Amino acid sequence: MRRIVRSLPLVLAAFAALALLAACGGDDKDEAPARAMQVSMQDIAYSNIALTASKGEHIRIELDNKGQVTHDFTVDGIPMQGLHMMGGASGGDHQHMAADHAMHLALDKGQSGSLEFTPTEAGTYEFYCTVAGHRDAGMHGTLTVQ
Ligand SMILES: [Cu+2]
Repeated sequence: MRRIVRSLPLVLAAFAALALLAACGGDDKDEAPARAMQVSMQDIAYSNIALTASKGEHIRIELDNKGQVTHDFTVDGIPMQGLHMMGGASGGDHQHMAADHAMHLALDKGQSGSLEFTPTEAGTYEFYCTVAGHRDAGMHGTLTVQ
């Protein structure tokens, strides 16, 4: 009996995770699975500064802050559809956004998160970190949509 009680928080956490997954899947039924690409954040750089995608391709940028300070992933303007942001400094927030042009996901040290979306126009779009001095120190890269 004692063992069951001790594992209860784990069970509840599992249910919460399932509920979150179910919520995420809600309006994705018609979309192909996203192609994932990993970008780690370090002090002060991204591990991958040349991302590529095809126009209309459903992609997911998986971010992992391996540095000692907060970093973010920001794009000021990119035509896209269905942006989903997961994780981040707000504590596992999950946001759905209508077609928009900007994305910004901040991650504290040790946090991970992802940005899932479909770019709709070819072009070269810069991503960068908005933390003071980081962009100037080289914390930026490009997402090329072909
Ligand atoms: Cu940074």
